[in-house]
Amino acid sequence: MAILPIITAPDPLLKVKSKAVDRVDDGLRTLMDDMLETMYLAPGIGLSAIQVAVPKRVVVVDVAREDEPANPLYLVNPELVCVSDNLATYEEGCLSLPDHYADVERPAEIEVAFLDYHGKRQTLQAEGLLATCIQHEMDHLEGLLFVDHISALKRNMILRKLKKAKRLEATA
Ligand code: GNR
Ligand code: NI
Repeated sequence: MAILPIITAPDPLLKVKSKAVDRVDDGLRTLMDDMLETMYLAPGIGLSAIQVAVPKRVVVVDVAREDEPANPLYLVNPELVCVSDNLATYEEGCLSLPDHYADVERPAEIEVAFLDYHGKRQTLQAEGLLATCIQHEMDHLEGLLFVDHISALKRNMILRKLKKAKRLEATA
């Protein structure tokens, strides 16, 4: 297992549309294992492959609380089959936008189809934080970030601060 570096905005890779996976093989399982370990260490509740600079449609998620047993989910080529009309608002964060948070409204309930860790077709119904997290991760596969769902004013404020943070880091 390996910890992978997580890229942060404004890295242009975060805007790339990730490519469908054509086979869930041992190489892909190694990537998913490494992504899960990287996510747990960060710590985060979800991670998409593009955040570790791999433009493949692969997502890992675990929304279990610290006092609950781990519940890792591996979603390859996820697709929304169904989304509810009712919406839910969560304060979202992103490992690629470190230290910034904003309220985002999304469908409260979803059904998602995907290939699992073994390449088997599955569907999952989700609500609450899990539904939000899966949609946040699926956005990454399209090159979207949670700031693309908020006002341009708030978005530019966050992106400007991240640019500046990188500039300071580079000159340190
Ligand atoms: O760790 C994360 N927390 C989170 C909180 C609310 C909504 C979405 C998320 S996902 C985020 C990790 C991440 O950046 N995944 O892409
Ligand atoms: Ni994210």
